[in-house]
Amino acid sequence: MASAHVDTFARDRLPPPEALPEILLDQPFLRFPDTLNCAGELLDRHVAEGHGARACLRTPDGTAWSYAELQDRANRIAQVLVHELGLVSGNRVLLRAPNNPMMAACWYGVVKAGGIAVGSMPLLRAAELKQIIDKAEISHALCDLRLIDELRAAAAGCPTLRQIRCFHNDDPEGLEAAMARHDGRFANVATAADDVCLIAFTSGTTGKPKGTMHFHRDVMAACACWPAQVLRAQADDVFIGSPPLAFTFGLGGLLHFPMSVGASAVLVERVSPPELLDAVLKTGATVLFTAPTSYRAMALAQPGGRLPPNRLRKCVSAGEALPAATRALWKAASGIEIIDGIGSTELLHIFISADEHEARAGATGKVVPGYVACIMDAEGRPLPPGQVGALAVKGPTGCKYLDDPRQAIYVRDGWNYTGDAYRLDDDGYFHFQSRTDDLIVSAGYNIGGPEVEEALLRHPAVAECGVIGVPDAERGQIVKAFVVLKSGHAAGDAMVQALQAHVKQTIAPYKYPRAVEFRASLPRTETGKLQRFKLRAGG
Ligand code: 3UK
Repeated sequence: MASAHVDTFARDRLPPPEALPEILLDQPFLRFPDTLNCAGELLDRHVAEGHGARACLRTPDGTAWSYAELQDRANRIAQVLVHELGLVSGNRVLLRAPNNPMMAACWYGVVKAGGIAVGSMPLLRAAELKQIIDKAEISHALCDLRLIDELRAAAAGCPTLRQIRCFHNDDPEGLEAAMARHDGRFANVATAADDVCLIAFTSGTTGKPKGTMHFHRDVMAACACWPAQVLRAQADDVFIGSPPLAFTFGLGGLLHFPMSVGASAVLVERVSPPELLDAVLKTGATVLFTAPTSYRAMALAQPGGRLPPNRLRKCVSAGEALPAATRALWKAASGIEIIDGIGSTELLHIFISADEHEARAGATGKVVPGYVACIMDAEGRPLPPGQVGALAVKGPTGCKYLDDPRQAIYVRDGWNYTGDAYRLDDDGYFHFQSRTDDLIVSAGYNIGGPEVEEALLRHPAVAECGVIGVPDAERGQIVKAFVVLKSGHAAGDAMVQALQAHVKQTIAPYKYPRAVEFRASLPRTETGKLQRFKLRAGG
């Protein structure tokens, strides 16, 4: 099938065939037509099938758009892009906003017009935006007026960026005024299933950000795998959560997956744990997506440890390992067994997970139908159950970096190497150990930081913690813990000794933290990940 892209930038910068992962599309639920626009499938289909009046997107303060209303906005945005801003299919469009319905309408508007949506995390500064704009040769940007300053600062030095329009804006030059000039009728560009529709930049902690390219087919394949086989939400579910739409965990969980089943989503701009919980209670949300630390913080804040009455029925955790202690705390607070899942920006969404019935404390889960996963030794040979090695994955989605030599690191022999050390057990459950480059080697022992964190979290004085290896003349490395105490507990030598004794009693004694430092908070990304490199650098 020929590409529908006039601008062939993305296709020209796909990795060469020999550097691509093997793609598995043989399952019956993974058959897709050659011509496919995912906006048509996720949005227009519902209206065409007579469900235009069904609730689609809401906000906690009362905005409520039906599927037909979202379609109208998305069509008008596509019209503005094509008829006023000179967009041709294949152009890259930067999207910049907190999670809200206009951001979602922009995403679909771009994709309907055959453009490529490039999300940007709200907290990014001009220098970081410039890297993304330059790398993806962004030509257009649609930006929430409240986030324009850093984009304006970046734009001055970005020659490819020709058009910027702001929304949530009364200005006659703004996006809403332009949308009002059009009639909301738009025929989607008939893209090929393997035309790129999305470039997601990794929330990488080191080096330049990597752009991961995803096809229209990849978006639909992600919807057909984990959400359909593991989450199994229904049309009357109300999704809510914290991950930004610029992060594929949020884009799938809060936009694509609810819409793939005709359900609705509440988009929330302010998602600190207390604000997220307020929104859950206020909106009657039934499916929650957030990070492990957010579950822990919400549970710990409840007097008596129980959530107020609510309508939650499914709770999803991803982004980093879910400690068994956090799973237990949330179960006690809400009655709900968390659905853990590991996904990655490169693979688009979750590929190992377990539903609320199959979940096992301490394990991420089993491979999601559609994917295969394997634990590899250093030479790329499969290891038997019980041994720790590198997680390698294949499925209908896979890593396609935008013009980046690091493709050869993530993809080897057709497998996607996620950079995680895992162990498979005899029942097919995958157990996270650490990031492969975070394994602590102390006096010849391999120690995973998360295992020590897990033990510390079980101590009643510990609110949050992070464990890393620090250089040591005698042992190579020693285990060091950074600990945030719950209020009412005092830092000091006695606490250090109590925590050390507690870890020795909980896991093998040689894993105990020889160094303990107390902190008021820990460095985290916008996506909830602990920034171990900052702890290592002493920050
Ligand atoms: C880690 C986990 C243990 C792991 C993501 C769901 O996190 C996502 O994408 P990123 O590219 O990071 C990927 C890396 O994060 N990780 C994520 N989930 C888990 N580790 N248990 C987990 N449940 O190191 C992985 O390689 O930011 C998650 C869906 C879409 C995503 N993009």
